[in-house]
Amino acid sequence: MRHILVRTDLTPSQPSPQAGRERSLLGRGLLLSVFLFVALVALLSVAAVAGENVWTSNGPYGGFIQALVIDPTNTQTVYAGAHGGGVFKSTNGGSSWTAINSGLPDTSVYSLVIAPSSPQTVYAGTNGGGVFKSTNGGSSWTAINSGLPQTTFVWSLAIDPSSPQTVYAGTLGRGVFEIRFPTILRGVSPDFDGDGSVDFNDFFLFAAAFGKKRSDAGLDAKFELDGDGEVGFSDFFIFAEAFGKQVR
Ligand SMILES: [Ca+2]
Ligand SMILES: [Ca+2]
Repeated sequence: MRHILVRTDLTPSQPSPQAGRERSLLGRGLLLSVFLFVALVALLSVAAVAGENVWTSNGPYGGFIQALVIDPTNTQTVYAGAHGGGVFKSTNGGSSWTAINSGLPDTSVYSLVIAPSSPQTVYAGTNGGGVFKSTNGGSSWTAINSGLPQTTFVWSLAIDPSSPQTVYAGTLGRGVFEIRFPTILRGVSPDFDGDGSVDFNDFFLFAAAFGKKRSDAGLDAKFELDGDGEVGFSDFFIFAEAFGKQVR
């Protein structure tokens, strides 16, 4: 009679305690890696939502934006030059935009530049209308085209960083033009509103103070330019000499 021996103990040989500990550590390491990977993916998607590493559309919508500049003293203030839409301004870092085209008849703006020392002063180059200048952060614009051929397409603008009264205009087919604005020293200038240039805004402030004496209540001493005690014609002549100049 043949006996078949059946082995009932099919359990593999027991691992040593050390091998078990290694396997346990391996499993925990794998689990930790998976956890960290999931956490990394989650963090990356949160960063993407916050606008990091991803371009986010902020408007203004529908326009061709040729020029973008940021106020160097207030990075929340951004200007955009649009083809057909003129100049748009944002004061909240591009979250919302407002068209600022008062005095800007040519609304195809191809270039923009901000005066570093006087960021309320902005220049806009247009498609056929030449160059426009604002001294009030774009609230109003004035053409500065003396010496420029008519219908000049101003493709680019640059400002001398060491002398912000010197502006260059790059044109389509007509090369580069340069303009230099006369300057006066800050502190002795009748730039009464402090916007960096002596213009009609300062004239209206001066006119309101004209005829007053230093002893009069409410007279700001800055209007009394020659120190003779009253705001009169002698002050007006000083003002007139400074009119149209920029402050440096
Ligand atoms: Ca002024
Ligand atoms: Ca005076």
